[in-house]
Amino acid sequence: MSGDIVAILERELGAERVVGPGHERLDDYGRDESPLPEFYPPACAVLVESTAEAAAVLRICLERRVPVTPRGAGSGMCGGALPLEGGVVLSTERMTRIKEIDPADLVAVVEPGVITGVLQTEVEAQGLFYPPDPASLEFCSIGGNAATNAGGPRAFKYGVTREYVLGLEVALMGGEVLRCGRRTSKGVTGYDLVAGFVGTEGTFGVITELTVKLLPNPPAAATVLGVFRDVPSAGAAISELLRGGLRPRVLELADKHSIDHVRPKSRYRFPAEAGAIVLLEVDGEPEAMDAMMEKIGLRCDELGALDVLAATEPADRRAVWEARRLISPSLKQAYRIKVNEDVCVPRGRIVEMLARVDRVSAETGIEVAVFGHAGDGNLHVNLLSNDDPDDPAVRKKMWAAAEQVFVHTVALGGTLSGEHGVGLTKRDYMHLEQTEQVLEWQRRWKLMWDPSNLLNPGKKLPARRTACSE
Ligand code: 2HG
Ligand code: ZN
Repeated sequence: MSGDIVAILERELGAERVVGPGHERLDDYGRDESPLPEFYPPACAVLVESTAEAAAVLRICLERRVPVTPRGAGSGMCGGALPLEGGVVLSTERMTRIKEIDPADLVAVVEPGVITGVLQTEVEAQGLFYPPDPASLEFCSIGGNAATNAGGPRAFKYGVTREYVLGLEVALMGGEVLRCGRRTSKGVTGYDLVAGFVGTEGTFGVITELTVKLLPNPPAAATVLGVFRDVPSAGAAISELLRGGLRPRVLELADKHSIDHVRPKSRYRFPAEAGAIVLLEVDGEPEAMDAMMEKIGLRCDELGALDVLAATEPADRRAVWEARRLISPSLKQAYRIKVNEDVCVPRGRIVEMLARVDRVSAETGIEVAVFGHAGDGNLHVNLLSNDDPDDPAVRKKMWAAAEQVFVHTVALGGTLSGEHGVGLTKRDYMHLEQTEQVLEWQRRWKLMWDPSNLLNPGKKLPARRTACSE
């Protein structure tokens, strides 16, 4: 079967589009950024360059009954782009055209392979702003962002990707091409198919074009880093600042374990007793920045901050951000296993959630670092180990601890994933949060778009629970 499909795709799309057996890059399409040691080899990857080519792949795969897994830049952290059942990987990495940036309509029309950071730079050159800023923005693609409904630090003020996708072109399983949505900022005609596609992780269709909303670029921004003795005092500072009417665009938190990992690399000299950091960013008119920074600084001091660092110049702001941006890569470098969750709890329960995570760590003996988007209650709970990632007993222990984290999240009224998605890694834990009825309606919805269940099969939803599996 696999030999056939490769030959057919090469014939129909041209050999230069197909990364087939023997090609040195083929293995790359069997991996992503998820903490899964498994490798899922596809028969081939097809690097489409147009909507018509994407549609042709989906037509051929349906005709031949071959599973097909859409892939953006492969930066996903939950295994959503892994070809679980082999078959074809359909990559949109070569669809990188920014077709239009329209300052009058405040929209951009782009292909899915455009790197998010590239789009941001291009629109900023025209005085415009595309707010969603996943930490991977320098290498993730906008199609993948829409497929996972990605968030990022600025989601606190500006919202997540779904709020910026106005229109979509989607290639469906079997080869039909659907254009839905609009170019206007408002619109309530018909059901909202666009919102329905965003966040479906390539299980409903393959996004081949996006119309996204832009904003005028805020003329100035300021970044403040507050260093606190511990998480409860940082948490108290966050609550106080928000109660005081502040509306930052970013509100991030990191715990002591995270700080200790960036300490040796960061240019900023953290105070020895630093046990938590709060990173805030505000934007608006330039004249307002100094006053706002002063207010935040004073409030942090009153609330017991060990140090406060503030910056308005872009280079200085980047230096302040460095401490936050270094956390994820530093942890990845330091540990052989980094099971990184992105649970989201109601804002008022953050400090309690961190205390529960500490308990999981103490009970299991697994090191834990927590950081993330505190303004949204979205916490990256990283379970860390230098044990052998291929040892089944080690993996079992790590995922059992992750399950405990999920259980606590749900008990506090939270959700398993705030920004990375479900993919493969959270699929089998969804019943902790959602009823079988809710899952069943989602299965029906998926089958409406893909009745043969060949498009990214085995992702996003758990298998039906039978009497024996209960
Ligand atoms: C971030 O916010 C990313 O830095 C990565 O979402 C999170 O590595 C992680 O756990
Ligand atoms: Zn994040």
